[in-house]
Parts: sequence; C-alpha cells; structure tokens
Amino acid sequence: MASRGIPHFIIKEFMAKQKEYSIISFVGRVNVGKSSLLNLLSGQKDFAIVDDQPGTTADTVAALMEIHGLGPVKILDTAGIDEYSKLGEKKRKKTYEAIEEADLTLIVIDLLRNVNNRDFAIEKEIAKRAFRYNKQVLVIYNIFSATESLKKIKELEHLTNQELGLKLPSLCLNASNKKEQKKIVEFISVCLKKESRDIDLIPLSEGKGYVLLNIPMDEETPTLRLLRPQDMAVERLLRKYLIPVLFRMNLKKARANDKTEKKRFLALLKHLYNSPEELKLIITDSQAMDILDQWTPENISLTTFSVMMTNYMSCGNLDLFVKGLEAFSVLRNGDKILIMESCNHNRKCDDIGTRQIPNLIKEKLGLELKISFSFGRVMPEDLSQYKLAIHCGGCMIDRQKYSRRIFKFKEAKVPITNYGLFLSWIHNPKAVERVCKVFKI
Ligand SMILES: Nc1nc2c(ncn2[C@@H]2O[C@H](COP(=O)(O)OP(=O)(O)OP(=O)(O)O)[C@@H](O)[C@H]2O)c(=O)[nH]1
Ligand code: SF4
Ligand SMILES: [Mg+2]
Repeated sequence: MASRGIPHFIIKEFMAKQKEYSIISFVGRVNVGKSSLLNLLSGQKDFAIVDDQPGTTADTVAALMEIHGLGPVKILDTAGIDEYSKLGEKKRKKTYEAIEEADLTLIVIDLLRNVNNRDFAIEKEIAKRAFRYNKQVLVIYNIFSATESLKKIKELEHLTNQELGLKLPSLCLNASNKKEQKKIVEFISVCLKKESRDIDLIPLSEGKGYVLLNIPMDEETPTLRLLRPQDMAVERLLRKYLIPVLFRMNLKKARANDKTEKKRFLALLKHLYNSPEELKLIITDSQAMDILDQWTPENISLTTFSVMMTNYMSCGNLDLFVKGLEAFSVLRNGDKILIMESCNHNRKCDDIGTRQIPNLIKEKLGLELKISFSFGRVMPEDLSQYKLAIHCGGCMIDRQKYSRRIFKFKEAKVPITNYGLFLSWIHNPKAVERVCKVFKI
C-alpha cells in the first residue's frame, strides 16, 4: 500500500489490529486438560490455573493473541461441564455461552480414562449445542503422559471416534508438553473454516470525496476520545483515502430552531457539496436524525452511526432489524419490550436508551408499554416474554456475541430492531429507507 508519508510498518501494524479474530473454545468434562490446552496453545504457561482439583476453572477465561498460522484469535478456557452442584449449574451456563459464541469448539476428552465405561453423552450434547448455532467442532484427545505405544493410542483414538459417532476430525496430544504446541496450531489452522465476515463498515469505494460525521457531544460524551463507532468510521474512511469531516452540532440549539446553528450546518454542507471532491455521505449520531433528515437535501446520502454498526455487527443482516420495526404496528398497551445496550455507561439526564426512546414511544405512538432494560454483556434468559427488542449499535462486544444475541431472538421469535432505525422511523418512516440505502438494503 502506498504510504503517503506514513512508515509502512506502522500501516501494517495498524491493519493487523483491525483484523477480525476467530474465537476458539476448549470445552469438556472437569480435569480433562482444558486449561492446560489454553496455556499450550497460547504459549503462556501460567495463563490459566491448572490443578488436579476437579472444577478448578470456575468462569470462562479468555486469552487474546496472534498465533502464527492462525492469525488473531481469542481462546476461551471454560469450566468443566459435568459438575453437578449449584455452582456447577452456574459454571455450565457460562460454558454454554462460550460454545454459542465460539467459531470453533474443541471438545476435550481424556482418551484413556474409563476405557471400559465409555459414555459420551456429555460430549454429544456439547456438539449438538455448537451445531445448533452453526459452529464448527473438533475433538482433542488428551493422552496426558500415557506410556502406551503410538499404535495403541491410534487404535484407541479410532475406537473412541466410532463410539462418539460424530465424524469429527480429531487430534491426540499431551496437553502439558509444550512441544505439542506446533501440533495443535497446525491442526486448528488446517481445520478452522474462516467464516467470511467481509462486511465493509462504510461501503463506499476508495478515492476522492468527503464524508461528514455529525457528532453532537453532550454530557454523556467521554472526554479525550471519540465513541468507538465514530473512531471506527474515521479509520475506515482514512484507509479508503476519503476525507472525514467532523462537525459538532449543538442539538439543543438545533431543536430550538436556532437560525445560527442551521446556518452553520448548511454553510458547511454547501462548502463540501460545491468543492471539487464530492460530499459522499453524512453519518450522524442517531439522536440527531430528527434534525438531519430535515436539514439534509434529499440528494445527499445520510445514515447513522448506529445503523452502520448494526449492519457491520450483524454481518449485513440489517434487513432483519428493519423488519423488526413492523412490530410497532401490532404492539398494544401493556406489552413488554426490551431495550438493550452492550455496555454499561454512566447515564445522564437525556440518555437515549433509558429516556429518549421510552419517551418517544409514549409521546409519538401513545403506547404505554412495559419496558425492561438490559445493559452490558449479559442478556435476559427468558426472551419469549418480549414483543420486541430494540438494540444499540453493539460496538462493545464481539461480532460473535452479537450474532448469538440475534440467534436467541430469532429462536424466541422476538422481532429485533435498532436505535438508529427506530430514531429515524419515529420522526419520519421514510427516513428508514434513506439511512439504509448506502448499505444496499
Ligand atoms: N501429565 C499430564 N498431565 C496433564 C495433562 N493435561 C492436564 N494434566 C493435569 O491434569 C490436571 C487437570 O488439568 P487442567 O488443565 O486443570 O484440566 P481442566 O480440564 O482445565 O480442569 P477443570 O478446570 O477442573 O475443569 C492438572 O493436574 C494437569 O497438570 C497432560 O497432557 N499430561
Ligand atoms: S455498546 Fe451500544 S450503548 Fe455502548 S457505546 Fe456501543 S453502541 Fe453505544
Ligand atoms: Mg480448567
């Protein structure tokens, strides 16, 4: 890539950090060597606690790293799935989550244990759960420090594969022998199907042009940094040699029909529009859609950061979220809906999720709904009680975690939509088409 004055190694380093990582989880019964395998694969001897006490790992442990031959990966070590206590139940729940999020689940089996009493119900259940989420599964047979001959081990591997009946590729190794790292890396590199997640955050072609980013900072805006979707948009545009222009709109003034605020915005639009490099797109904070939809001439493309993130996080399934808006036509007073954000932040007076959206539902639609909120990495268990979910852009979680959420809502037959779509639709239903157009929806 041409450097434009930036040292090549910096560009390479930057690009590497932007790559999507695969998630790999080690799952199985207690004491089969899952934590030892995380340490082996990551090359970090003491990353996860290893001990002969069954049930040592209580919660999912994640190691983020770049593995030569595999690229960037997030490796998950999980709690053993066969601990039948109250705590075991909680641990199991976390392990199931890891299976549902991981691109690849490695079922770990102690090859020599219980040679005469082969019960693989648990392992089959793990595979079933992973397959339900369209995830890939492989088997690792931990042979510990077995003294059996290689021939005997191979025979037992073959026999166990037959008993397991899953027809999955498998690998035998000694998890506590660090020389086996190469073997497991090779095994995963060969077998891991890299799911294509090549969704462009901003699908504009490389070249000349301005993209205006409207960022109306308010009391909740963190100091000294932009929000992640804004940061990501700037990075993406720079990579394409497009020119990001950042504008801070004073929303209070704009909503109060302040003439100077409108003049300031329109003057910038005019300047960009008439310059030799085209104004290709405006991306706005969703909460300013009531203003931007009115103030932006129809011939200028307009979307929101939240819609952009939803398209990206859902791997191009934005239409599912557009369809979710249809739920408003059947909602009745007293129905339960869920408003969800993927992070916890300090909520000030005019928070979008807890204040603006509920108020708009009440004021504009005249609906008295029962609204539940869910913030952060955990989602509610029973989704079937909700008639609709409205999700934020989800920028603080992995795409895999986000996909799991979509899957859960689909499975529970609960429609889902997004903040940016809702805030566009509520002010002008036609604006939905407008904010989706750049994503070819
Ligand atoms: N010799 C030998 N010991 C192993 C091997 N793998 C695991 N161990 C030992 O087996 C015990 C359990 O290993 P862990 O890696 O903690 O097993 P785990 O599956 O994470 O166990 P839980 O977290 O309790 O579910 C430890 O004492 C390890 O040192 C191996 O390949 N060879
Ligand atoms: S996770 Fe959601 S609420 Fe949190 S910053 Fe990202 S888009 Fe906003
Ligand atoms: Mg462990």
